[in-house]
Parts: sequence; C-alpha cells; structure tokens
Amino acid sequence: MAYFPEVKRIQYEGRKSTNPLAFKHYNPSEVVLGKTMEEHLRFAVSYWHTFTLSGSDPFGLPNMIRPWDGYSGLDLAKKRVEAAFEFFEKMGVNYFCFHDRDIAPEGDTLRETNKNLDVIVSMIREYMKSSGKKLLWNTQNMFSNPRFAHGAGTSPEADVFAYAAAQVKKGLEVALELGAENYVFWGGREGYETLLNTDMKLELDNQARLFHMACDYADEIGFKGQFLIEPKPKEPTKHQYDFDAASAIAFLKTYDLDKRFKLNLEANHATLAGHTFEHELYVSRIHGMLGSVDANQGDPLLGWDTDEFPTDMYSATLAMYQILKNGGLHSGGLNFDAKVRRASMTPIDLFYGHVVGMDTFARGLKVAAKLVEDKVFDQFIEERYKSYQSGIGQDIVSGKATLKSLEDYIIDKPVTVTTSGRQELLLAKLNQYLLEVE
Ligand code: XUL
Ligand code: CO
Repeated sequence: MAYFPEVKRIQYEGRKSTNPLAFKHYNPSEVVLGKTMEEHLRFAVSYWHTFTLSGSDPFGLPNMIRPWDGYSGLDLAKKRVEAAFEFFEKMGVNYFCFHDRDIAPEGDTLRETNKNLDVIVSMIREYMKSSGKKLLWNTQNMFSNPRFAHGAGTSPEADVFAYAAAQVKKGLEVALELGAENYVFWGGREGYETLLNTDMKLELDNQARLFHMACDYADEIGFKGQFLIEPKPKEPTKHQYDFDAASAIAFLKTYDLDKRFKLNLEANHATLAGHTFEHELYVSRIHGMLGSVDANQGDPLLGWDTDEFPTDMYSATLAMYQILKNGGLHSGGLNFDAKVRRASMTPIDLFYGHVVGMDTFARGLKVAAKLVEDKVFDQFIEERYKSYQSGIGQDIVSGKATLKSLEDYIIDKPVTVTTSGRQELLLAKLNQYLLEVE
C-alpha cells in the first residue's frame, strides 16, 4: 500500500526547476571537496516529528491528517513503520532517528513496554535490511511520562532513577540490534525549577553515574556507536544542566566522560541559549566534540523551541562551514529535528519541509566549501593573529613568557591598537559568496 500516493521519488532537477517536489540544490552524487553531497550531509528523518506527533499544542487538539489515522496500539505503530520506510525512500534520505516511545506504545509495566518495543524493533530491522536505510541514532524518552516530572537521571526518587537506567539499558540493546551509529542523551527534564527544593550536586553526580553505567553496559554488550549529549538551556525545565556546548563539555570533563561522549548540537537549542548555531558547532569542534547535528531553526520572535525546518541559508552556510572545518561529522549526520507548522496539516507538507531543509543545507555546503577553498576567512584570521608567530607572541604561546618577563618587555613601550577587525568587509564577502556561488 502506498501511504503517500501523490508523491514519487524526489529527484534533483537543478536551480531552475519550478517543481516543488524536486531538489534545486541537493544532488546526492555531486562531488564537493572530494566527497559526494550524500556523504557530507548524511540527512536523517526524525521519527517523532514526522510520524508520531499529532499537532497538539498547549492550546489545541491533535489536527494532523495522516494516512495511519484510525489505527491504535501496536497496529498504529506498525502502520507508521510501513509509512516511514516509504517516506525515507521517496525523500532519498538514508538515515532516521527515534526515541523508544516514538516507535511503540507503552504498556502497564516496563516488561510489557519492552515487549511492544521488541515487536516493532524486529519489524524495523527487516525494513532496514531490505531498504538499506540506517539508524543514525536512537534515544530514550525520559521526559513525557508523568513518572519523570522531577527528571530521570536527576530525579530525587531512586525508583525513577532505576526505571531510567533500565530504559537506557533497553535503548542500548535496541541500538546494538539496529546498528545505530550513535546513541543520544537529551536531558529533557534533567534540570531544576527552583533551587529551594534541589540538591544540584547529587543530581549532577547521579546523572554522571547513569552515563558511566551506559558506557559500561555498551562495553559489555559490544555496542560501538558514539555517545552524544544534546545540550539545551531550558524547556521543559526552567534551567537544564546541559545548558549549552560549553557547559556540557565542562560536565563531561568533570566526570571523566569526555573520552566517551561528543555532542549533538541543535540550532534552535543554540538560539535558546543566546548563541548562534555556528557558535555551538565551533565550541564543540575546538574541543574535538562535534558529533552530530539536529538541523532545524527557531523563530527570532518566539522564545521557545519551535523546531522549524531549516530555511535560513545564512545560518546553514555558517553551520556547514564549521562542519567542513571539523573534517565532517564522521559517524554523525544532519537530523531534521523539525516539524511542519500546525497549520500545515496535510501529508504532502512533510515532503515540502524535508525538500526545503535538504536544499538549504546542500546550498550551504556548496557556499561553505567555496569559502574554505578560497580561504576567505582563514587568510584574514591568520594575519590577525600573526603577532603570536614570532618574538614576544611566540614566547607567550610556547609557555616561555612569565608575568615578570612580559613586564620587562612592555614597561616602557607605548601600546596602541590601530588594526581594524574588518567585520563589515568580511560580511560583505560572505554575502557575495552566498549570492554568487554556483
Ligand atoms: C527536544 C529535542 C529532542 C532531542 C532528542 O528539544 O531536541 O527531540 O533531539 O531527545
Ligand atoms: Co533535538
């Protein structure tokens, strides 16, 4: 059965195409800087936004019109799997991502829930085998169920911690079975609402204990995927512990987890933290921790996680620039943690959303590659820091200089700064590349 009969396989038709169901920039086999676009971009579909969520929000009831409407329980879960693999095929996307609860319904006990999960996981495994589609990452939903109201790994209740641990254990078994290339932890409610009732030190220690248990269990069962933490500053809690890349890295280093984890950076989480997307990618990259990306965007006028499909070419270009500087995403990819707007309720909107997201990043890749190739910013940056390559600057970076030696050097020397940072010039160059790169 075709769940999306109105759509054929989306093809690349080039910049001049007027077909809304065709790529204008994403040409999977086109080679950019020695790799195909498909290899660079490693797009993934988010199971939750595309197949599970219903359009409900705090003010409105479910309203999405979906070909699996009318089914429930495991039957619904099965229909969604069938539809999902048709969608991946038609979109030409090779990867997908899910939370455990996206793919199968919960039962009354964890044992029952795991049984439901097993049914759907074996179905997914068969579909993966026949289609060649791959799991970029899976994760556990430890934020929706009422038991996680105070957090999961950071819950004040030991039974909730135990439940979370068992859920992670099962998640890792699923990851192993489906050959997940990464395994994600997003701390949905791992944070606090008020310090008046919170033992932050115990919560952070416990969170780290859970992560260490996950590493140990992965070793025990032979799961080799990359562990990722996905930072987010707030929502649903007022303050989340993995606030941004810098705080997640500090946490990982404090608890001796930095060799096992990298980060999954999401554009809309970056902006919620008051950073640009490229800032978060840059911070992770220079610490060797840029693992994967949740490609979406927020709305500058709204203060929450709107998870829109990425259409901002400026941001996508600067993101791809950081990714290229990282030597690519390695086992990571670009996961569309993005949903169509509530008013875009028809199935075909799911295709429009992915087409524009993929084209935005494909175009970003092309422009970023040219910026890298032409060393547009590198040359300027090298020149800007030239004073550290010789003389006193070299003494500073080599560790030879001391406060005393620097005082001796500078005490009688007048210091003025007259070299421009040339920001306007550099932004003009960026615009020129954005508009003119073929
Ligand atoms: C929530 C969010 C999650 C994670 C996975 O803001 O981004 O969907 O990507 O749990
Ligand atoms: Co995300």
